[in-house]
Amino acid sequence: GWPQVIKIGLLPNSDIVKAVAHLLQEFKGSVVYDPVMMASAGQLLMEKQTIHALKETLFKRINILTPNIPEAGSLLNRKITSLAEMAIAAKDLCQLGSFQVILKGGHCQGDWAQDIWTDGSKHAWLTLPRLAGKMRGTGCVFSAALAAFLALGYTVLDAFVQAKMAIHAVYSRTAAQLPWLTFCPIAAQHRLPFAPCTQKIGLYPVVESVAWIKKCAQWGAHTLQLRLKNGCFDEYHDKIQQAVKITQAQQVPFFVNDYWQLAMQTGAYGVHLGQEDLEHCDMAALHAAGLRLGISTHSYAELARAHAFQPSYIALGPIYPTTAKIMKFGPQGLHTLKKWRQMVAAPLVAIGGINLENLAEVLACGVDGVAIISALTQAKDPFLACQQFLVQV
Ligand code: TZP
Ligand code: MG
Repeated sequence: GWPQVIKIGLLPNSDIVKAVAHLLQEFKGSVVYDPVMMASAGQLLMEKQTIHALKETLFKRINILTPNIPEAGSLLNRKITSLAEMAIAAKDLCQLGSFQVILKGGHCQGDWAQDIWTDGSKHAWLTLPRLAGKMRGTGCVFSAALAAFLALGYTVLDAFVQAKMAIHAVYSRTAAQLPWLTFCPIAAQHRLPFAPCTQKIGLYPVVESVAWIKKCAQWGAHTLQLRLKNGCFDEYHDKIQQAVKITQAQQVPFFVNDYWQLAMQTGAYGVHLGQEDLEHCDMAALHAAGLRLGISTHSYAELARAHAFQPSYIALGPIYPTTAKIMKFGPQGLHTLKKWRQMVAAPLVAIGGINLENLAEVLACGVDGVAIISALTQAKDPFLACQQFLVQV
């Protein structure tokens, strides 16, 4: 039978290109093509006329193309000399077929190794510090790793993040480092760490009313979040202001979900944002105001995106099935939580379906905080439930 993903490397001439394209007619899975044209040592490995055959045949059947800068330049018949030109080149390459492109920036100069992914409309950059010295075979290892992660069922962006981590770890001989995912390559080069959470995050109830904020603060919750979802926006400023007053009096760090302007106006301790909210938030203003930032993540790509902001904490969820929120991601499980714990240097908060029965195994993953909704707000005796949580957290 066929595998789920096929990775193609060096195709030296037109006959081989046509033969491979012909074979792939029967293949239903994904095809990653790394258009190797030249060895790292400089000798040309592919005949010039082969490019014509590629565009006529194989390019109609591949799903992801992973050129480096010289290869992209040969395919487009022009020189690519800057990050801005890389972005345009990646999109132009998509026009040669109906595939996605990962254009690797290893041949650029500078302190950073920056690669761009695009499907022709959306795009994302991944950045890690550039490794010193001349390296051989990085492209082959990268595309093989990408194909392997796709075969495991990851999305292209999740596979891209993990493949970049894999080659960086192999060639640097250090622990895997999470890349920064940004939409602008320069943004990744100028990252500002958000203010740290100076108190233990610990038991972190996420509640929908000022009344609950007040109760939880009095009962000893370590951190609190107000998540205003229903109701009238005109009342939100007042509610947030009341919650700020209450939590300041009790010295409980208080995060506002979504409403970053109101959080700034009322002097809240921090803001918690989902991935969709990140684009609408003035991060520089939030940073300058000294607020803390927490970001929700559900996948490698989202984690890499959150990591680019150097937030005060990162949340992962849902760990277990949850009824408190409609989620487009399934339960992450303890396995993912443990992986996040290894990769994330920032404080880590677990959320989703956490209750007194599973609390111990969540804490055993080494998280810094546990966020809960229904285990507290739906408890028969919320005060008692809070105390039982606090014994362990
Ligand atoms: N984000 C991920 S899961 C979740 C949110 C807001 C809901 C958590 O609620 P519960 O009742 O603790 O499962
Ligand atoms: Mg949100």
